[in-house]
Amino acid sequence: MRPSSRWRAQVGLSVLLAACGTAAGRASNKAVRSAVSEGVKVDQVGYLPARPKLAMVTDARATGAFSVRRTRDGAEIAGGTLGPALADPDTGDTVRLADFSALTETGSFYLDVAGLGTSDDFEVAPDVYARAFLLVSRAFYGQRCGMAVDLAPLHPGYSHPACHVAGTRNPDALFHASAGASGAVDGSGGWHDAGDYGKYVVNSGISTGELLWAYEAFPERVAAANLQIPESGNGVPDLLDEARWNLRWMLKMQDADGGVWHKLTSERFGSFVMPEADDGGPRYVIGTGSAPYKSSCATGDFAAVMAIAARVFRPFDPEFAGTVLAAAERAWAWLARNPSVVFRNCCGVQTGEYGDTNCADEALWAAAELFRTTGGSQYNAYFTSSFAAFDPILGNGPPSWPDVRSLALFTYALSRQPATDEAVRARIRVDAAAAGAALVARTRANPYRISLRPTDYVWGSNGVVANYGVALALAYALQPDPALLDAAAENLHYLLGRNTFALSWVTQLGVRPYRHPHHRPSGADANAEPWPGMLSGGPNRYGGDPVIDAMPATPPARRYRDDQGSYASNEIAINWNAPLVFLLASLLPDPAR
Ligand code: 9MR
Ligand code: 9MR
Ligand code: ZN
Repeated sequence: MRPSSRWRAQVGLSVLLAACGTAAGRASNKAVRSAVSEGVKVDQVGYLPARPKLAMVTDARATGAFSVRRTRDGAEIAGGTLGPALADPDTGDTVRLADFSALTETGSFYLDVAGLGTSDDFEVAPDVYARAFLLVSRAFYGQRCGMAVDLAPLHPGYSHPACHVAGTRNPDALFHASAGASGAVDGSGGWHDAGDYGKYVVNSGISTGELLWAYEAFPERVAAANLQIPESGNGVPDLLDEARWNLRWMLKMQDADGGVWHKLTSERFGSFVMPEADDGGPRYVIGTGSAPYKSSCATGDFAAVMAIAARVFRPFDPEFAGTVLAAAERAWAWLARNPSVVFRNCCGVQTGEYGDTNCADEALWAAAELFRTTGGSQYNAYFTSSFAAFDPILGNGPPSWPDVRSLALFTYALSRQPATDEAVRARIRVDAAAAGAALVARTRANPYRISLRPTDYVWGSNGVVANYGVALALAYALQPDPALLDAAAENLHYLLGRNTFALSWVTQLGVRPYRHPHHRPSGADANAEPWPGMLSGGPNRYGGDPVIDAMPATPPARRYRDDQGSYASNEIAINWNAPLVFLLASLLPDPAR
């Protein structure tokens, strides 16, 4: 990425506009816009007309009154008084709420806070998140491996030739010694996991699963989105085409005995170069180092995701649906024989481990999805006899790559199979309602109105925020209490700028997006701005990279740097983007029929 001054240029522009406004003889009575203050935090994308609209004010110079002004002419549309000062231990901020929920007019607006200044611009519209949904979904295309990628015409200049295929420096792939095999194997395709070029089945599983779920939960909305990918216009919803790209790679990661390889990476991470120039050394299908070599967590996630795919693709591509269902069943059979083979890096491998030590939740998810797809009694028996150990739903936080228990419980509760055990379903629904109500209460009590507990500021905390949004939207699907979806939207507002940094955590989205992700293509290419639509990992109180480890002590929510070197707080990853796709879909309007 070339150094650029887009942000400064924008600030300069607004200063200039303000200066023009003061020019004598100006005919209109347009209000002079005072300077933007980072002490006024808004969702830089915007708000839905019919839902709550809150901004946070964190600067003590605010005197109490605020108004909502129309961007076009500065006209005052609404106004109010800031709420009481609340101490937020997670950020160290003193937060006052500006509640402008009464505003239902659509358009572009900003807040004007007396004594302080103005907010960034934001929109109010029923389809206010449509562009965000497009960019965040399309980011998966940007992560594709094994084919040429080109984000033009929407984002010209964001492209690369096919990577990690025959004819390039390090084609996918060879068997690693840890896999108990040798020679070449076809492992091309799929998505690069994150800022690195590895491909990891456990993480692919939850990511692809949540994308497929986004379609399954909101089919008309998702199908209406033209993602401008190579497959657009082929009669299959674009998000499903995108998911199928990765599913085809995952299929290649299933061994002949039904077990699934944990990952495909080089032994070490390469440098910050484009993927076709990856210098990390040979790329391998990597095993556990001893028989049976495949991992139970990867195999369970694989079975779950292939079972979802079998349901979702049936009307579009029955042959593919049959292929993935058979693959899921073979994976399930392997898992039954090998329920607890844990993956650990061995034998000189230093890339991401995704070393989940308990694969029982992955098995539960596989059983639940296979049951929801097939109605098979063996899957029902497995689920109903083992789910209680994972109850109550969301008891251990929202879904995450090592913990998919809640996905298992939700999918069983949403099953339409006649054989669904209604007593079990009722228990999950009661638990989900209680968990949802508790999350709503916690979100309301948080000065920034997010669902995070202090301990949730982990590596990828923004993914945790997005997954709280998913959990709330799923709870809403089971019981349509508007407060659940309101709380989901509050979590979204935090990601899109209403946070202590007044930063949008999605690249190229909002007035003030973060700009320096730990993402090799963004670092290596000639574009001024990073690749679009990618969610930053976010604040990480536990540290783990040289940049945030060198920071002086901070409150947990401030342990973040918009710095390419901070992989523990500013990397991007498919498993953080996927829940954001789902969350955005939950807030899109239904298309007109
Ligand atoms: O780029 C790597 C990133 O994808 C991982 O999340 C991270 C932690 O495993 O590691 C990054 O690679 C760094 C490596 O661990 C140490 N040397 C510097 C690498 C980044 O340039
Ligand atoms: O998301 C993962 C996080 O939960 C772990 O704490 C962290 C360190 O093990 O690894 C994260 O995953 C990284 C993976 O290991 C390699 N690719 C980049 C991922 C995101 O940083
Ligand atoms: Zn690649």
